[in-house]
Amino acid sequence: MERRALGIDIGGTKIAAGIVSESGMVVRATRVSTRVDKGRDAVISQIRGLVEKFSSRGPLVGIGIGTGGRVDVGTGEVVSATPLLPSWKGVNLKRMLERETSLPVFVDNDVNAAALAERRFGWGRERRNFVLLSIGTGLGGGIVINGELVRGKHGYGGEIGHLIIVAEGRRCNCGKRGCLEAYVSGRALEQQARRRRSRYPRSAIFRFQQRQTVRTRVISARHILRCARNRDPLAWRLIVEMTRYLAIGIDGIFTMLDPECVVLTGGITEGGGQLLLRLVRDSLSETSEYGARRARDVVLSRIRRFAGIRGSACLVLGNAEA
Ligand code: BMX
Ligand code: ZN
Repeated sequence: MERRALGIDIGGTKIAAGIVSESGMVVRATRVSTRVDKGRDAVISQIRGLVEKFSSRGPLVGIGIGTGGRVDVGTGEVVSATPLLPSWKGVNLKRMLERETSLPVFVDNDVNAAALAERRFGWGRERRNFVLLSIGTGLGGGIVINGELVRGKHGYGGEIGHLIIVAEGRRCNCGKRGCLEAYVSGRALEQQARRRRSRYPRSAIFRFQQRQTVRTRVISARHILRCARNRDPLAWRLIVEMTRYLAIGIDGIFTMLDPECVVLTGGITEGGGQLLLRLVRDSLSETSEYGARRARDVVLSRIRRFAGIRGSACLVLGNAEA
């Protein structure tokens, strides 16, 4: 039988978990809303619950965990995290779960893990140099050069969302000002919509909010995307602005690394689809001459479903020790 690993993908909005076979098949999967409102112990209990549920379903070679934040891959400790995962700094799921399950546990940044899935099952099958950008609640990155994930000296490489692109710009979740994530992310879209409400009171964005009071953040960012597709003036403006900043970030990536392609993924990318891709390619073409030449090399991820779970499982399946 093929080796199987449990993959867990921890984000500020949801936790997804599933059993993944060596060939990338997701045998069984589930997702729950992250109980960030109840504090870090509640989130840890959710993860324990998922591990218990899945480890009773046949033999596993290990557990892979992708989480937001900077991760010390050796010890498994989350070294820093933005408030998207409150009090997450210092959490060590590797130590805890290895003790409780006797299985090997590997932890890495969520988008580094997603880049491993893209390498194994997506664009990486034909390209050895690419950068993955995940636009979700936040903005994460994963860099693959010569077929290897670039983790850097401490394992914190690829945090592209926190490149400063505007001096004295918008305040970012990480505490700095002017980071790319403050312009390109689900959170940024929602913040900007709220900020401009008085100027666009009749926007479809807010009609939806009055009917539906309890919505998760990502869904409301997705709603902004839906409104943009229907040419709602505010939503359209927000998406065009966001893709301009995204183009600046992508221009920087092409300039610095000259990868074969920049791959877009994450909930906002999925919600925006071809429209987002077209807008960012147009903006990139206007940003620089080289950007114009590379616009077609901005592509959508080839992994449609369970990217996070598959990526986390890759941490185990690609590891000889497991
Ligand atoms: C934030 C940061 C990154 C993460 C990225 C995407 C935290 C908790 N997160 O920039 O480490 O990769 O968000 O995360 O510090 P997502 O939840 O949007 O997928
Ligand atoms: Zn930042």
